[in-house]
Amino acid sequence: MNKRILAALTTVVLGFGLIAGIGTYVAAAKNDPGIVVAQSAGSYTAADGKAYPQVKLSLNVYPNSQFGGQHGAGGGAHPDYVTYSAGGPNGEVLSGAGSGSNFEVPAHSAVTVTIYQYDSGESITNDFFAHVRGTVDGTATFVQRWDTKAKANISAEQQITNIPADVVGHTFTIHGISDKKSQLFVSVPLMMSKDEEVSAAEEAGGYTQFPTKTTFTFITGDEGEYVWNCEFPCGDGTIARFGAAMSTMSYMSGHLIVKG
Ligand SMILES: [Cu+2]
Repeated sequence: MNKRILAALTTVVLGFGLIAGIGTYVAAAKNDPGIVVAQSAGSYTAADGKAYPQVKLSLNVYPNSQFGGQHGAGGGAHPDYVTYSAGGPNGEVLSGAGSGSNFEVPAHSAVTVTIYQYDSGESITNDFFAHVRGTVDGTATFVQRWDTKAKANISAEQQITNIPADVVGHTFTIHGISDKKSQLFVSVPLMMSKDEEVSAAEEAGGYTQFPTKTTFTFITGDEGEYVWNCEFPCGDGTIARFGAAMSTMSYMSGHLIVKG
């Protein structure tokens, strides 16, 4: 066979092998099978006077997976991946029961989510995702510095509609297409924590005492299954930083199950 043709064929075969290998690797990556059910929290009256049953969810965003949680002891397969996980009501780190990346909320209800963001950050690629979208009033309640030990705000609580695009840690973005009829789109930017405090805490084997805290409420429609993900490119070491933690379920993405 002509040497050039042989070389080309070899390249093609190697390419197929590589793709098959990547496919097998992705399929073998363990996803989080658990579901965290949002806690009932009375009722919520919207600006138009309509009352909804209310539920609450507390989430944490970590600079690595070493706390365990849905990833397993020591962080499992990817201890260095940035990740979301359900946490305690004051930002407590949950290593086992109660953690996870799939959330169940009731249909036609007000869902109030509080997210403690323990990671640093940078500029977001698309400024669209530095804005609060799809929440009631189009706002979120933001605390730049929360003290996890004192369980108190250090900086003043403020209502926000966006954050500066160059200090984004991650975003919590629920995408609208579900398997049923109601659509949902919610996206909230989460400000970075102080870089030097995040690094110092990581070196000491923990997380900063002072995460940012963001709270927002959205109203669900009919039942259906949605996905949520982060729109900040935080898959370090990959092309355009959209691989690794960004392309593996249960780190920077998961399910939002709306149940009727
Ligand atoms: Cu992210």
